Amino acid sequence: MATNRTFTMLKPDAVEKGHIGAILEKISASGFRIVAMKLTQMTNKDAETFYAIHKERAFFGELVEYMTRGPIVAAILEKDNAVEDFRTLIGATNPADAAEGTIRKLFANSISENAVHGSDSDENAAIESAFHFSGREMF
Ligand code: FUP
Repeated sequence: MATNRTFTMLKPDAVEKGHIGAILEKISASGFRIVAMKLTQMTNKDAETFYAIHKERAFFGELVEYMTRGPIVAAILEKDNAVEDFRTLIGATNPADAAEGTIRKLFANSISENAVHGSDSDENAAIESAFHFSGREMF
C-alpha cells in the first residue's frame, strides 16, 4: 500500500557543520510537513540494525562508525508521493552524481558522508519510522 510518509536522518556530518536549519528550510520549502522530529545519537547496535542490509559490504564498519560519531536529526515527513519526491530532493547517493540544487549536492562531503538519509520504499519508511519513533511522538 502506498503511503504519503517517508523517514529521514540529517546525518552526523550535516549536524557537525551546522546545516540543520538550512536543510530543514529546503525540506519545508519543498512541501513536506514534519510529522515527527528529534535530535538523537545512534548506538553501534542501532546503526548495525538500521543498515543490516549492507553488513557484508566493505564500507559497513566505516558506515557504522560515521553514523554513531555524533547526533543526528531523525524525522518523519509527509507529502503526496513522499518517498519518491524526497529521494529526488536529496539527490544521488554519491554527491558527485547528485543533481544541482539537491540536498546532497549542496551539503554532502562524499558518498560515505552524504549528509542525509531518505527511505527507499514505503515499506522501509514505515520500518525506519518505527525504529526511531513511538506512536505518541508522531503528529
Ligand atoms: P541511499 O539509499 O542513497 O541512502 O544509499 P544506500 O542505501 O545505497 O547507502 C546507505 C549508506 O551507505 C550511504 F548513505 C553511505 C553508505 N555507502 C557508502 O559508504 N559507500 C557506498 O558505496 C554506498 C553507500
